Amino acid sequence: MSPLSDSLFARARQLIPGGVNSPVRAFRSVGGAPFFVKSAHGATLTTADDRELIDFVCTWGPAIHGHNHPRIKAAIATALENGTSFGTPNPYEVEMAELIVRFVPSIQKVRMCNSGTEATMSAIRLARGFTHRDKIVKFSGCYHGHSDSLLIKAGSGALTHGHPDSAGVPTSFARETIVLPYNDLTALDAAFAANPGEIAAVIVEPYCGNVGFIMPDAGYLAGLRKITAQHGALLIFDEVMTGFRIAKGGVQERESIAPDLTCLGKIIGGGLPVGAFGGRADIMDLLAPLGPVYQAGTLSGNPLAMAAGIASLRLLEELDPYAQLDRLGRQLRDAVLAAAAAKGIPVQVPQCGSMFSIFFTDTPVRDYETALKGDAKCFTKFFHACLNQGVYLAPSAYEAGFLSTAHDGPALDRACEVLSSAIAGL
Ligand code: HOZ
Repeated sequence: MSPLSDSLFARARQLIPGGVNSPVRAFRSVGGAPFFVKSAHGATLTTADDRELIDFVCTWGPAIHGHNHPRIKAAIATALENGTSFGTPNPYEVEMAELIVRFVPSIQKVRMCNSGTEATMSAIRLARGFTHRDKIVKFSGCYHGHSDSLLIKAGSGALTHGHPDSAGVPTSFARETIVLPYNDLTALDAAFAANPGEIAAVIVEPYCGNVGFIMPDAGYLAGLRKITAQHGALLIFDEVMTGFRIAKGGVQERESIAPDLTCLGKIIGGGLPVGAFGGRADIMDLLAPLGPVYQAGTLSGNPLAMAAGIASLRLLEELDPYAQLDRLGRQLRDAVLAAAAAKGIPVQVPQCGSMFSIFFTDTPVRDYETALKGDAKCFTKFFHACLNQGVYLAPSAYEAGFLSTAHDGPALDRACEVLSSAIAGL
């Protein structure tokens, strides 16, 4: 029984399409109604009806230190004393740029924007401006936000709700996007052979987080780097989810691969709206006002978002929590695998550090097609069993789970018991 959430949802549905401001928050693929949250601290959400839930969504990635971390809250409060937005350069932007360039190996220059969607959309335009080519390559199941060029065979909510190719994208735009299977270098070679001198960029989530969590085969990312360089196309890493999470310098640091451009978001806003894209200085310097590629934003580099993001990045630098987060990820993965083995249920739990997924299938998941082999009915039953016992996973079989440092200890121990008992009850 959630009378307050239910009544808020009834009011929301009258005025907000589907009652939600982003489709991933709806429960349509798992059934039931979304709950409303009135506060969040550490690893826990508190619903409008005063239920406490251990949260593995972590606001879809930003909350790597847990919700409402005191240092981030204090940084926002301090910035707030001086105003909410200036529409001029502000000192926080410089500090943020210095941190990003220091953390992310391939980034020499960076431009702040307001969301991951803006970051990927702008990076694509920049790649086209730099190469004077129009076509781009993306991989099925990768989700790079909701701009027209990228909403084709997309993951995340688009896949969850059955519209991986969104209505409203002109066919002429979609023709410029070549969609290939992830983890398949032969297909990429063939695409370059079929479109000589036409492909501006290959954009990839180096570790996919939007069709569930999927890792690349050994050598795949190095292969992407080699093939794009051979053909004069740019390699764009969408590290909106993985940046600062898989490692301080993202997947590119962990895998020692230098993309030409990188898209960022989530953690660099500390829970406030943010995005960024950066990379080689010779490419970034094509952006207005230096160059002809236009990109802009009233609230870009917003002082509150910058202050929150700087606090979040400085905490990462101080705490270096990556070994801790990987220990937590393994604890969760091992609990799920043990419970599934005891029950005789086939399951795959790809995990790296604080990102993971639970796919109910005996087929190893390495791309969109194999992700779809997961038993969606089983996931739905599992999801509700967890939620009923106070553990919140993303309401979709095709989203990654996230851990934070705040999960360490009783929250994760309890969550592992719940996940195990939910599997036992399947
Ligand atoms: N990247 C997020 C989850 N796949 C999207 C969050 C949203 O669309 O609201």
